Amino acid sequence: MDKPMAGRMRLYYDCTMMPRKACFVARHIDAPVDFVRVHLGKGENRAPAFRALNPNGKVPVLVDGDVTLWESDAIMVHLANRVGSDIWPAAPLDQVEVLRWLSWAAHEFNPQAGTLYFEHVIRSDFGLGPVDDTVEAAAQKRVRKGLAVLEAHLAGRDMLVGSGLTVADVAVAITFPYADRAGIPLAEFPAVRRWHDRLSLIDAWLAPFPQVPASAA
Ligand SMILES: N[C@@H](CCC(=O)N[C@@H](CS)C(=O)NCC(=O)O)C(=O)O
Repeated sequence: MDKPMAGRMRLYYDCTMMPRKACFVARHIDAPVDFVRVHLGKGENRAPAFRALNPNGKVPVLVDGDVTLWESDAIMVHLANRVGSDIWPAAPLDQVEVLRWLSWAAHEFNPQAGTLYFEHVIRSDFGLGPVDDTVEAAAQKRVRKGLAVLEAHLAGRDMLVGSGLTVADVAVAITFPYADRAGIPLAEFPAVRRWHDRLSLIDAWLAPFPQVPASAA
């Protein structure tokens, strides 16, 4: 994108894990965004008008003038660029470090932590039947392996990359606000737990969605 854009953006979301990244970032950096709820439980993501925005039929989606973006990581970076926030750092080496953690979250950690979130939170909230114990047990094992990687990296660090919040922290930690309900064993990994405690002090981390109180988010 060569030219800076003006005007307000529209962020399509529901109160679930992936849109949570985009909603948190938009609120944290005070991006000029109007939030549009897409009720997944009512199948609104399958409506032709929504699929015209995202052929995957998933939230989040960001519309910024002529640009329509899907994929939560891309949306976070676009929002940061749009307002000039350093949660997407300017230095090339820092960008590469952030990309490393975004890839790790997308391909290694969140498929596992997201499985615990799906089994314990989404199944119950959307009436999708009982927990699949075999799937749950396999994910628990893999989540612990991922948490051990994080524990080693976070020993002696405040954030994943550099000293300030980046989109890497948002992507990697996005299941942790659900840790109690999802059975993610943060208590066994003290450096990870302390990092998440620090994130929880940031406004909107525990209440990223418009008009949804912290306890329900
Ligand atoms: N890779 C996508 C995943 C988005 C995603 O899975 N969104 C879920 C909500 S957390 C969704 O819209 N699911 C609706 C469906 O699969 O029908 C991203 O990061 O944005």
